[in-house]
Amino acid sequence: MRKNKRPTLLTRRQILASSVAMAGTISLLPKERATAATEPRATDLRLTAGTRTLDVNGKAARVFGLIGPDGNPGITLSPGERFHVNLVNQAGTSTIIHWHGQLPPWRQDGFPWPQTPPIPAGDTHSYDYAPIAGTYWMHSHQGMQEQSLMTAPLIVHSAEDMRADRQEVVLMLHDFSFRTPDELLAGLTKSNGSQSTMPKGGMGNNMNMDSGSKGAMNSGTMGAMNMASGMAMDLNDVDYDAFLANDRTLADPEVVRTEPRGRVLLRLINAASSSQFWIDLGALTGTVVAVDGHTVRPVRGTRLPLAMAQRLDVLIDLPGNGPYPIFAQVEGKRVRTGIVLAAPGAPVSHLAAEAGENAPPVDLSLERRLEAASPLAPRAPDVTHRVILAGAMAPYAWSLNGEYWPNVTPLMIAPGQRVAIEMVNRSMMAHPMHLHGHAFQVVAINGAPLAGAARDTVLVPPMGSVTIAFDADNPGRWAFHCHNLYHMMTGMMTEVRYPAII
Ligand SMILES: [Cu+2]
Repeated sequence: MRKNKRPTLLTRRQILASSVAMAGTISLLPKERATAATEPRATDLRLTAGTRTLDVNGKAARVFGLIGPDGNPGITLSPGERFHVNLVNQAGTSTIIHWHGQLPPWRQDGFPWPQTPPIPAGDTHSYDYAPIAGTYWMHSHQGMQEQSLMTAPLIVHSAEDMRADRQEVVLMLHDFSFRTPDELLAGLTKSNGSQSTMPKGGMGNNMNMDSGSKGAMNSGTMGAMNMASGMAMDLNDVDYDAFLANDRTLADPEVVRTEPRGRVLLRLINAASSSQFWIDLGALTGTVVAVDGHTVRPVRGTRLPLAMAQRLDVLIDLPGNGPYPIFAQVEGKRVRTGIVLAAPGAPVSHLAAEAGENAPPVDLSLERRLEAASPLAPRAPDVTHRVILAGAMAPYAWSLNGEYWPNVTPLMIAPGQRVAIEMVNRSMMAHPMHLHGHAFQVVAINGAPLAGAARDTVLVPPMGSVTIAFDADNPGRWAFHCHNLYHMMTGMMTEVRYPAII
């Protein structure tokens, strides 16, 4: 990933040359990494929250960033290494960073509870916990800083990662606007319900129903009838200026040099604030080996849905030199972003920034096929919470059980309990629901039981339901929310709480 503004119009020779400089996205050979893993860190890791300037389609963009000890975005930990980090706030404003999917003690979770306030500008805050291995990420939980790219990868290597003979490639996705997040939110909340004022893109949103139908859908009297048409749901609240893959667009994509016929572990992270993608491997077939950092039984695929905040680990055996574009196409739209895998010397030509047709809505087609490699032990839940997901585009507000954050009733759980949460979506948008501090297993979709994936974020489709289960083993105060930033900001968040937390 680049940190500085670079010219957009590059010759192909310059593109090839620039890829050599991107050592941060090309992992070391396994042998070298194994050596590094045996050497204990001499000092705490320094993570700096700051600002940087990107070049987005020829225009300078001032954004936030989280730069790790090696000068690259984020942090990569060796097997067994603790998350022993000094977070230095040089962002010029207060911030607090959440280690998404990790299971730290609650006071280190990076959520602005009264007990754990944001870090003032200029201050440093220290963290020290035992991380879990896999593909994770970090993002601000302060205001809407996430939309301004206060995000970065958090990769925790396992011993198996070290043994494996493969090249690791991290691909982080963003949605980007030259407008401020406040302007984007104001554009949504000031909508009065008439279609003309709704901040929707014209072309890619032919799946919107008219607002009158939407009102009917939210009356609670409907069933799945409109869903049967497949044309009734809302997609893409915000009309973005660009979609980024490792901070770049397809006008100037990152080219990752790979070994001819090499094996790649693609660590995909959807860090977009309000966009979901279909990962399109093109001519390649991949094997999904983990979701949200948690190992699943291998599933093969070429087009893979990736909801907000989710991650996918995809193993790919390259059949030749390439180039092999890895596209991420926005649901409901033709626009896409991506990177290119190519052996040294393999020519890389211009890639179209739009696919031939709109991508369908991101769905649970992959979720239904996933099975956790380490499922929960069979056990009936001690407590089941039912949570109703509701809201609409006009007025733009989203709720859980009819409550709007911060005026919420916590979902109480107790240590040692097996907890189930049944999420029932009574809105026409899909909601990627994220629970802090716990890995859960997906145990039912639309009431049908399954032994699904272990993960930290699951999509609940329009008018659908998803049930998750987990063991209450991490006492504290934990946020539970929709990971669409604008849904969260207008109320779609609650608390999962253990008793006697002070
Ligand atoms: Cu939502």
